[in-house]
Amino acid sequence: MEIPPGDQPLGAPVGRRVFLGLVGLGAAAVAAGGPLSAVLSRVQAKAAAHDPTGLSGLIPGGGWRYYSVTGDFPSVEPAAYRLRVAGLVDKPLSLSLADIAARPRTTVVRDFQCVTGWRVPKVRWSGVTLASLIEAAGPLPSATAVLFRSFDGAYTESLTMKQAMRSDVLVADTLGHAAVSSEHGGPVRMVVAPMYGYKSCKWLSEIRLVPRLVPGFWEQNGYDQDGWVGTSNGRSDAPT
Ligand SMILES: Nc1nc2c(c(=O)[nH]1)N[C@H]1C(S)=C(S)[C@@H](COP(=O)(O)O)O[C@H]1N2
Ligand SMILES: [Mo]
Repeated sequence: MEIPPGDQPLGAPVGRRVFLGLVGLGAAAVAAGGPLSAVLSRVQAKAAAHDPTGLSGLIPGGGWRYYSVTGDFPSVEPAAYRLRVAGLVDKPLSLSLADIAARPRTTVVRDFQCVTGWRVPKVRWSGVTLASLIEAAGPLPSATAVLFRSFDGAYTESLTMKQAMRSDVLVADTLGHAAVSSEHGGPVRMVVAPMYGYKSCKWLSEIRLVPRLVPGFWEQNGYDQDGWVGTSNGRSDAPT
């Protein structure tokens, strides 16, 4: 399998990357305002502590930001990639990219909205529903929540089992009509379409069924566990 162009290492010189990272942080702080600003400055300080270059967001155009709490865009050899579905299941799965691509596919088109205020209209994601993978693994009755792990080694997220079974919650390998790039969390990332962007774990490595909800990276830093667009985190974004 060929590595898509988006998965090549970033070519921009470090100075420019750091500059754009700082612009991203500044824009996030301005967009936040209000009661969230105190939380945001804490979480940004924490993100910066994980990121010796100060790089926490890049501005690639089209309204997107590229976010990484580690300050890095990790990549894997496509042939070596595996997604584990594990924890409280009958049949743990280890899926290659071809395994994922061969399963019944679902497409979702929805605005992508970050809790800091930026929004990309009508983003088309496709892949498989999280529900279909959970069903295939045979969830045990003791599983009440799902934990997501990233191969960046830092990021985690979680959903209740009820949220996880929604038809607009995807394990995505395609953005637009191309493979999800490394910057966007490829080869495989979560897309929790009805919630703010932080709920969608990039560089997905494991889907783990667990007995109790485990707060994710940003929840540990003050964001709401239930990150519904428009009603959570003290925001009132127009519904999309
Ligand atoms: N592993 C990982 N996943 C992550 C993040 C991150 O920093 N690391 N940032 C989250 C946030 S806050 C948002 S808004 C989206 C941004 O997705 P993008 O970088 O593809 O625009 O990814 C989410 N998933
Ligand atoms: Mo975000």
